[in-house]
Amino acid sequence: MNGIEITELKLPVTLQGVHGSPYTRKSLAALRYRRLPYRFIIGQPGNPIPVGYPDWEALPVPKVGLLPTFYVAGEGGELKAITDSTPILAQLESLSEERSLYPTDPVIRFLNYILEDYADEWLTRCMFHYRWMYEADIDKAGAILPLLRDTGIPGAQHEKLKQLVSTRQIERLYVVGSNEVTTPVIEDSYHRFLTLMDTHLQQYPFLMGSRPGSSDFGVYGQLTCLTHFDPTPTKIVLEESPRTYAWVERLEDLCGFEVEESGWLTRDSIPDSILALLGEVARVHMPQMLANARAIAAGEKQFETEIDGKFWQQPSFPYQAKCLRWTREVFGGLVDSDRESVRHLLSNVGLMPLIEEVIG
Ligand SMILES: N[C@@H](CCC(=O)N[C@@H](CS)C(=O)NCC(=O)O)C(=O)O
Repeated sequence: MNGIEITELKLPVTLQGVHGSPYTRKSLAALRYRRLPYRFIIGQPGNPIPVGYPDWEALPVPKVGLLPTFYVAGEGGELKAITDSTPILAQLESLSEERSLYPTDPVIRFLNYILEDYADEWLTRCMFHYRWMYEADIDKAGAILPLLRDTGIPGAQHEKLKQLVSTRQIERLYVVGSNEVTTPVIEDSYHRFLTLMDTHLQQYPFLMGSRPGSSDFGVYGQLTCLTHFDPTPTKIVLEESPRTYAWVERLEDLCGFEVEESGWLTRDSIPDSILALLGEVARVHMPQMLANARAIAAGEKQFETEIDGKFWQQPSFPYQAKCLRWTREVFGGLVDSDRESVRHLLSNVGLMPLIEEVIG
């Protein structure tokens, strides 16, 4: 699926990242939940790791330098570096079918896919925005991120790295569409998300029911930053949804959680809270996915659209156009009757254009 072929997945699963990276946290928590042995290499591919990882120089560097990077066996048995948590977690299913991350009911599985994509591609904007927009957040992230790789960095070098990291990331705010105009759109969406999550958690321990799906881990990954690391959004969650804060703590390590096979939501029992979350996806995530895909199809480097009734402008991204294509492919892969059920559900929450709107 999704174009990544892992020819040989070996245990322990080997991955590299840092604790400040939401997708790294997503992947680690998913591996723990799945009880798959793993080797976690702290740091960035290609960068020296001072202690504890003697083989770091032998590790290949991925084509796109993103975290986490997984190391797998390529076609000739050689070590290959790959990125992109969503398809990689999906391929991990081939290692064992137990404690799967994917709901058995194809309709619910599709909703899980959409919510994972929303977490990875929208909530991450909230995360990046808060981290690099406000002084307290910039100060903390700038100071801590370099130390996550190496706690032994001498003072002067630490100060230099702090400046370097902060400047680089602040300059990249525009990449996720975060600026003065879009700030209220992003921040309102975070507040609303917390309310929706709070309502859901009053009824269910996980997004996908009484067992977690890949969407739970996607949301968890972004929230490790928003609710537990960055001071501004942490203050907000503590005021508005202590329940969501506690949920993030629990998700970190579910290795001891015993799974009931029948724990998934089913198409006959979709709670209003999930429908409301899908409505939120339609409100903020969908318009930017569609506008981005249109811009990519037209070869435009920027796109402008309206999100939540407000002006939105940002550079266009081939990767997100690919995400939209994948979502549509997953929908297209459903059997007719399931597709009709999904269509009915998505239409009710205003999400059908995500699947059907003609691009280019
Ligand atoms: N779609 C990818 C996204 C990974 C990603 O964006 N990783 C970020 C860190 S959380 C990254 O490595 N950014 C580049 C950088 O920090 O230099 C996934 O699901 O793994």
